[in-house]
Amino acid sequence: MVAAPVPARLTNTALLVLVATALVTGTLAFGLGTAPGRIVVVTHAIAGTGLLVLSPPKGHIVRRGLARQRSSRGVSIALLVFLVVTLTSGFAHAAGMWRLMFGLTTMQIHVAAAIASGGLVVWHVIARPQVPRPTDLSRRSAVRGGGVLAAAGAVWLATEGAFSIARTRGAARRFTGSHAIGTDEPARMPVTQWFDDAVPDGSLDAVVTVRDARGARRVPVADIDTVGDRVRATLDCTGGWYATQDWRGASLQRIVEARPEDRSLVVTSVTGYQRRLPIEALPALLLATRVGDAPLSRGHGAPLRLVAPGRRGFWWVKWVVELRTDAAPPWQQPPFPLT
Ligand SMILES: Nc1nc2c(c(=O)[nH]1)N[C@H]1C(S)=C(S)[C@@H](COP(=O)(O)O)O[C@H]1N2
Ligand SMILES: [Mo]
Repeated sequence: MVAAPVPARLTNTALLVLVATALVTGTLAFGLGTAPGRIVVVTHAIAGTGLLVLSPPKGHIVRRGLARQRSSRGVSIALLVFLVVTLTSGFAHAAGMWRLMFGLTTMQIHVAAAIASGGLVVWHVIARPQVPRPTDLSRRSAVRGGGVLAAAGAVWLATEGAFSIARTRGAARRFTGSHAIGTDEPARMPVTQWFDDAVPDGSLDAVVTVRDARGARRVPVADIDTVGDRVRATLDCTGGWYATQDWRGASLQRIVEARPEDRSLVVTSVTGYQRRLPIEALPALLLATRVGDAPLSRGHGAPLRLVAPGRRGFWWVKWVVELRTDAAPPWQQPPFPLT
């Protein structure tokens, strides 16, 4: 008996669901700082693997479509290329190739190609609309969908298993998917900025301006340095690596005093880079002057950087020049920095 071929419409619908899932979980994964978020990263990996599982049937559909010589063919080919780059870089990152050339990490290429793919998928859905039929919601479709998920799950498990057996770098990833680079060796830890920020050169004032319940004042870095509060915390960059270090400085609870109406703390860098944190986070936050046994290097934020345990790297503002408590709620900012 020969199984009936799966209608192209169903393959396309399944692909759309997987792409949407991958985009949503990928975005959420960037905000993840704590272990329960692992499920988001696993879902992301399985959605990506599902795209791979469906690539043979989709290959037929694509070949048929390209043969029709539509004028928008070029856009479809661009979408295909971006998707291939997105999937390849995703798997390469998982396998352990976290850094590529030209100063870009595999993860940065993955994200850039994914954003481009996402935009082109929206175009594709509008340009090649697909009308679902009532019969699509059949038991048979559900079984097929389940089959795709089971296959994706199995391939994902087998891949992770192969990484462990081969002891690739991919085997030792954190729950966020990041690779360990430079734990307890701050000198080996990459220096990185969110988007277009740069390490400031020239001398920086060894003082931080604090605006809180006690008014505005300037606190010398030397005073913060002598406090000697310590915290062991993991800097986990969305670029795809993490490092755990002993950070030293002063707990923000000692430095900042919130007014009753304050709901957030705005931390600003000399570069203008800024994050707004919930005021309840004060006791957990550290203003660091040192990492390991040495003073911070300029690249890692000297003279002062924020250490935000349980939060991704983009919260760890470097070259801090101002701490300001504010009545606005902490979510009153873009979820990810814009520059
Ligand atoms: N001023 C400033 N601070 C910043 C950034 C930035 O772009 N500008 N990038 C953040 C990001 S995305 C990360 S991962 C960490 C990297 O810290 P490191 O360079 O010490 O490894 O710094 C954070 N602090
Ligand atoms: Mo980062």
